[in-house]
Amino acid sequence: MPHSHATLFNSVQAGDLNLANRIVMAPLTRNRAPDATPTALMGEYYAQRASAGLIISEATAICQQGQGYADVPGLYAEEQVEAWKPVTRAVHAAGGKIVCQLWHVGRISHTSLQPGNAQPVAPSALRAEAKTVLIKDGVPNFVVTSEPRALQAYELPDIVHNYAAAARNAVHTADFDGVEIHAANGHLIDQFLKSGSNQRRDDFGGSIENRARFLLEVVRAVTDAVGAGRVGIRLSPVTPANDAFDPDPQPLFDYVVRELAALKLAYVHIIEGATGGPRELVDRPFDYTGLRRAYRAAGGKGAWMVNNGLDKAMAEQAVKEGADLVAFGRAFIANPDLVERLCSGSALNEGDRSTYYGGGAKGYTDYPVLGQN
Ligand code: 8OZ
Repeated sequence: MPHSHATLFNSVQAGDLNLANRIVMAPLTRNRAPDATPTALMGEYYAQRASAGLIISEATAICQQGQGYADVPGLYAEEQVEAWKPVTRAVHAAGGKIVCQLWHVGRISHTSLQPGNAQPVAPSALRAEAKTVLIKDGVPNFVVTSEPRALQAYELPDIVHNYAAAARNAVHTADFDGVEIHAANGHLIDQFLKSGSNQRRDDFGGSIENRARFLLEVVRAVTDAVGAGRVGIRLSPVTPANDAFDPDPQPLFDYVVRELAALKLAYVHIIEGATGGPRELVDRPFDYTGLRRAYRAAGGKGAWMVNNGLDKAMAEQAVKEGADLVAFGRAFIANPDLVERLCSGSALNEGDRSTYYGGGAKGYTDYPVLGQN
């Protein structure tokens, strides 16, 4: 749907969520939740960014098996759920809205993070050419991912149930405004979607319909749990992140969004190109406009959210061309007042990469707002 009068700075409806503007804080892993438990500092960090129309939380594990990185938060144990409450309260007190990104890493993990030091799980027993982050003595340390084992079909309903339970914890207990299903970046759901990581011969592998089955079962369980109007999903059709690969992504993702159209989600969030990298990949062409049209043609009414390395002019152009929401990641790390800076055309702070993953307040809650720098 083209928005002839839409700007980045006017309010917009995404399912049940009434958003003050079209600027979204993308999910950003920051590795500052020891024991998978959110902290008061995280509440301060998110509240500083509450002028975003919507904040998507950092990826948050739905079960311990879904953990793949040091000091990332969870939403399955009671202490974790309790510890999220002051975070959502701080964001709401600052006038913002926040959804929780629900995450299972699948094979992007390390035995030291898994229950009983077990192997990570995946659609197929194929190791990813990827690294994960462990933290030793406060210092982030990149290690290769462990060899996964293939999930048995009888284990899948439990994982689907864990997504729904985490969604309930998020919305009904921790007071998030909704949830985003993380189906991107080579993590579990994306591993099922793409044939580079899925060689299953059962109902969850092979054809496009089969590879999309796990995703759709998760979406149905989560929408049943908290209502579709509070559920979004993030997809990354061509990202090479975490060794994700499919030789023919267009029909796969066209199918996924057509199926999602009937499920009445609040929004569909698309990473265009390589996550945190180039928007165009010469060896992985993809038609994003065609994807949006496939969703709309199938009756999809959710907000269409685009992401990846956009500046203000590109974001405005995207809205002109039919995007409803634009998610900014790295820019929100370094600019808590990104909305005001974009609105006034002010310069942006540069982020310090050395403090992206792990640590404390430095490079987290100490970036200046306009007038302070
Ligand atoms: C950066 C570092 C660790 C995890 C993703 C959740 O790529 C992540 C992630 C990003 O989706």
